[in-house]
Amino acid sequence: MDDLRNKYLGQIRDASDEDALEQVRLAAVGKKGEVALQMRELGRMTPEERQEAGPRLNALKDEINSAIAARKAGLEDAALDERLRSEWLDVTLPARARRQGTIHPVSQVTEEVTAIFADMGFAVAEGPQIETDWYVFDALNIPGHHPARAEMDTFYMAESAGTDEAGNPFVMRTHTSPVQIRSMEKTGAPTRMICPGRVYRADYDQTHTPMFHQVEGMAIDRDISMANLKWCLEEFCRAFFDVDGIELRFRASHFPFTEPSAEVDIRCSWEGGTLKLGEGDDWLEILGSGMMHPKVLQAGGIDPEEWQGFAFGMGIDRIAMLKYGIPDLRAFFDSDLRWLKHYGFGALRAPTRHAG
Ligand code: 2NM
Repeated sequence: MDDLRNKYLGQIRDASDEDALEQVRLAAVGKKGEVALQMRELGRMTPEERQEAGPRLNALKDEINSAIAARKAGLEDAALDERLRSEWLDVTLPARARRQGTIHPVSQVTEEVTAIFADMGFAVAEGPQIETDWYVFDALNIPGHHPARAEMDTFYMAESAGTDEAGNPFVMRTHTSPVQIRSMEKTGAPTRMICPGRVYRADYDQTHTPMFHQVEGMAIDRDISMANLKWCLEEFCRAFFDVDGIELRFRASHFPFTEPSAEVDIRCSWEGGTLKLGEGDDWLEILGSGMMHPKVLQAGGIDPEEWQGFAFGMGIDRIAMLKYGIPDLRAFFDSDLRWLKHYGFGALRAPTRHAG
């Protein structure tokens, strides 16, 4: 029994990993192991011999089992130490810029505008880019003979692409206002929402591309006024351009979908050839706005005797150019990687309203 003891305690000590230890365990105290074999021998002994050998065998089995458990714990500790040594990671290292891509200024500005209006309780909606004549024009108080339809330089779909219920070809939306009509139909009043998205007009020069981005918004309630509109837009401009002394000028204008209507300019200077907002004697147009025309509310299924609302619209690409000093609109959509690297935002570097 002493031989057994020395043999297995030695093997346990020498076992170099958990697999080897398990082999020793099976050979020593497994069902068919050597200790079990010895146990079987007990049956052939005299009662006196058995009384002496039985407890000693049991004690040996216990000793081997606890030696195995101790060795196992030691091996596990060693394995963990080895992992801690080999798998360490310096979490203070800067992230590696493995990706080439950047966030496009249009995406970045869309996010910024959305965050500001979301903070003021505006919902965000999207809608189809291929629309019917009714949603793009009639519902917005732009009748067939209205010059605005011609001015819009509308892209019409080929008739082979099908027609709407009135038999008219589908149109690429020239503004995002159709989303606001659809939103009124869906949620009724009161409501507050903005709709950012792509719009299309047949126009191409340094300040126009046939596809560009707009965000429009509206707030409808029983007693919404121009004062609410003014506060909202001032609050927006202060947050978006991040200039405290921002000053807006509301200039009477005309749109078919609002009455009264106002264009909004922001005070600026061009001193030294660079644009500075909030100072100087120049004004830069950034927005169109007004009180929603009763016919527009009606088109959205909202009773203009009971409700009124303000609405506004602006070009996302245009305010992106102003905020980030991008001179030529056409370059926005050239997919030139050098331009995207210069004006794009790293995923971890994009400015947010919540930083700092
Ligand atoms: C502008 C200027 C003024 C406008 C109106 C509406 C609607 F659908 F709610 F009536 N959406 N956007 C609006 C008003 C847009 O963009 C220059």
